[in-house]
Amino acid sequence: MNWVIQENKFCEEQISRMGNRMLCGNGYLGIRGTQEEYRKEQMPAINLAGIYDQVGSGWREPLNAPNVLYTYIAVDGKKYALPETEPLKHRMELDFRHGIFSRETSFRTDRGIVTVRSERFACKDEVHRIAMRYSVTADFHAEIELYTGIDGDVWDIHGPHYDTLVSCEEQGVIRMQGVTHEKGDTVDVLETVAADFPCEQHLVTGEKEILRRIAFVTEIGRSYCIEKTAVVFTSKDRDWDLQRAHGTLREAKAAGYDALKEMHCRKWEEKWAVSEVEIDGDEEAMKSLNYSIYHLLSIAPTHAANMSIPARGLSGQTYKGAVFWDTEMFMLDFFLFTDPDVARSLMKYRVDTLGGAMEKAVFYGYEGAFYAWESQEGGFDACSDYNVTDVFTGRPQRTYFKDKQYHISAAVVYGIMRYTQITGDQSLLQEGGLKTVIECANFYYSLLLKRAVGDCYEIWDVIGPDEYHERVNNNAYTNRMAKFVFQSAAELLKNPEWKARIEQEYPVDELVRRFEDAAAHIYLPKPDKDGIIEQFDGYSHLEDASIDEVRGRLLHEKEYWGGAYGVAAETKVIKQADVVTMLNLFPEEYEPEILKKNWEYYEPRTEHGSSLSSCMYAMLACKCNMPRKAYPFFMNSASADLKDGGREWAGLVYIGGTHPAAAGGAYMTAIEGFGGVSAQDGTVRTAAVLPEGWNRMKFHICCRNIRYAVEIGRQGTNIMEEGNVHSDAL
Ligand code: IFM
Repeated sequence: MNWVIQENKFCEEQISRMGNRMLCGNGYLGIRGTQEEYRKEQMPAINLAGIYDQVGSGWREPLNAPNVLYTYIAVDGKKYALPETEPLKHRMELDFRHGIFSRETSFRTDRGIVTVRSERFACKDEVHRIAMRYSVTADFHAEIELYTGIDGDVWDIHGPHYDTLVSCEEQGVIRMQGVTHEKGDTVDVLETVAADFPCEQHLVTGEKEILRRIAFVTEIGRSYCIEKTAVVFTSKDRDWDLQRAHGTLREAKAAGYDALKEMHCRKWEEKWAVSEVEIDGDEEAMKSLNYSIYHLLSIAPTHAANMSIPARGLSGQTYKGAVFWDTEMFMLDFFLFTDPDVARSLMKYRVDTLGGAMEKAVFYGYEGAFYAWESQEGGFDACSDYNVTDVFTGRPQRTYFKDKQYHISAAVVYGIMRYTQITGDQSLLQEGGLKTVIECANFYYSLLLKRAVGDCYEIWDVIGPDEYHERVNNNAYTNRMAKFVFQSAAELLKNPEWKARIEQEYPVDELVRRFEDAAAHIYLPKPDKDGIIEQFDGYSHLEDASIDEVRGRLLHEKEYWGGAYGVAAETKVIKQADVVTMLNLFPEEYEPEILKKNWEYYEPRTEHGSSLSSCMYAMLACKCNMPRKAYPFFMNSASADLKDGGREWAGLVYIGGTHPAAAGGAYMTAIEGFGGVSAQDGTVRTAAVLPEGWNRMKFHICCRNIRYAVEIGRQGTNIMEEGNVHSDAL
């Protein structure tokens, strides 16, 4: 398979998308696939995981480090740089086997042609380090000035986040430190450069930049190359300081770029050895799927014991760099099956942010744990009350994502239970997971309503996965997930070992009684006479307009479809899989006919306005034995970041970035959908429904500390035990 994606021309309109598509990352930082000469208008970013800042009443968002890759050239005194200078030729590439970005751009000057080439990566073996090689070649004797250093004037959506930026040079290393506005956190970036040719070097400093000016005259056709190594650390990295940064840079410089690249590639190969999915018979699907896996591997917090992944990965500040249900419901399975330590870190983040969830519940007058819809550190809910801006008035529009998407706490419980089942590791439950499950059950219990007549419990005034219909009653998905939470809590509390651990703190028997009663009596809409499950009370009475009709009612292309006055609100058009998501999670509770009927009913009414939608349709189609119908939805998920067309705006809010939930959904569809893999009870089983053209799939998965090689062909499946999974957590 060809592990390279390429762009062979320069297109200014594509700058933002390319930044996402060609992203390199290592879980600690993400480097957007932008050119080295770009300034903040072109959205370059070294986006940092888990560190946030808020300026005034702007949205709190993650930090972009000072741009330590900033580099450009001047020839005979004139600057040549994209996007201002039209290139003669331009090519950029991402080797997604190894997370290496490269570009080659030629400019025509008055005296001849000059070409810059660069190659760079976010080191996988040392996540604080970045390496870059940058070269200049001319077909004439050019007087070149190569400027390279640190640009502190970074791209922000709600910044600027650095109140002060201080820079200096010490023993050939240049450094910039930014101090954040809200909490005075610091971000340090340091770089060192080695040049393989005679040149003059001077330091040039500006208000927000510190650069080296490297001047030389070229011989015709000779390539002049610098190697840059950089280190990034923040005040949150307790074991990092200046001394360590300098030491790391010295070692890296001594080793040289090629040696760093080799170590980096070796680490990637280790990851692929357990993560790659081979598909014999469908090259395009295999490439898209492994490209999706590349993105998941690039943002996996391998360096942290309790860190999660933002909805837009490490591609920038969209969605406030916050963690959504995307992690548990869409990304978690990939990590469970390939790197359980990362899966543990994702879930430990939730356990460790229980305090924030309990505060949120109190704020809204509930009990237990109501997790943040958009979670930042400590479980702080970054979701604004006004998450959309009205395109007509420019006014913030009241949305209820934060207040009413109750299903978020169920996603947390789902993640904890699934982690425990698939890994067999009880330590997460021991270290706070059990308490988290109980508090989430307490939360749902406090949401229950009972009518004077009848004996069932209802949940009113919610937003389900379909965000276009706000504040509805009895969303089927939310109610079924609440039932799952009650069942999970009751099951754990009835286990004598867990009971003994927690009975000092909780009235266990009373809780079991409550949760069992709630699970038995929560209202779950049944299929109607046509077999359709109503998404929420009253959905069936809404206008049955087609998606095109509804789209035709838009007065502005960026208008928001949902909310009180959105074009979809009074119609049956939904944003993303909702009932279908529920059926996908609990298929055994329904007749196969019902699964199929609901798929067929809801799909034409789903706008797929979220990248999370397609994979749920793909997976349910597999469960209905409809691989042909599943396939296009699978490809949509797998190529969410490869193709154009995804939404970049919600109202006036920029929502561009990478789509790790779609990437995780593509993985789940391939392995659990087409491959039919299940492993909940510790035994790996398959029930494959391979799409046309797929002769064979090969991959590895781990379950209960054992790694398996799985091969699924048209003739049957072979599951071979490969040995124990090396894990610190298990
Ligand atoms: O979590 C999703 C949500 O379901 C739809 N809007 C985007 C969010 C982040 O991906």
